[in-house]
Amino acid sequence: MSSSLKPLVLHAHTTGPNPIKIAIALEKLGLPYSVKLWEFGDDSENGLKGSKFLAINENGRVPALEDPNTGVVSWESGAIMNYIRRKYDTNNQLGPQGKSEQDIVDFEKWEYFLLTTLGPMTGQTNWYRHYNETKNEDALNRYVAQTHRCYQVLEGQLKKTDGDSILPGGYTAVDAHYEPWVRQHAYAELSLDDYPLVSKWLKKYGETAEVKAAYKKIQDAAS
Ligand SMILES: N[C@@H](CCC(=O)N[C@@H](CS)C(=O)NCC(=O)O)C(=O)O
Repeated sequence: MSSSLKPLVLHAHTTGPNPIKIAIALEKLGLPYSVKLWEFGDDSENGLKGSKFLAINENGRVPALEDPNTGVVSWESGAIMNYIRRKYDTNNQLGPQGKSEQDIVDFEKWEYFLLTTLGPMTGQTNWYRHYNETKNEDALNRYVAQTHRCYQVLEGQLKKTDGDSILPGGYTAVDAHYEPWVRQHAYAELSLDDYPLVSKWLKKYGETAEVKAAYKKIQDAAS
């Protein structure tokens, strides 16, 4: 991608999985970008719920992306990913690998399944496992079961490629969406032992240059 581009600004948090997806996509496309880290809480200067960040994303969550080349500000990882793909993925390195309507629908359904189901169920497992002020075993069990159900569904899909990529034809933005959330299985204290293809996919995709570089970029911003 052209070096004449001004660096995009990825707003992130050191531990949150959602910004990583966007960093993976930016790395894959070779786009210049910087990372601006925010804290949880409502500190007016540094907090995600503080006035400075709310002026960028009124929902007070990361990721958000500012593109000085176009003036576009986006938030919600799905919307950001779509923006990056429309604007910069001229060689289709992230989009559906086939052109049929079914290929496009398959891409979108797996993207939405992560955004609406696997991600939120994992997030709720984390919440009831680590953060809820009172112990709530019913809620925890519900979200653990739902997250396992999502892993089972993903395992079925990965049979199509023997665990190589979520959609046949190679890695796409769909893999970028899933990687940080499936990686969260360890923090959520959920075993992947029953999902060998999910484990295989996570390990192999985690070793790609774009995924390694994305994590490093966010770590480097924190140090
Ligand atoms: N649906 C949003 C979720 C964003 C989200 O929940 N981000 C987390 C970090 S991974 C966050 O900002 N949490 C801060 C908070 O809840 O205050 C997306 O996909 O971008």
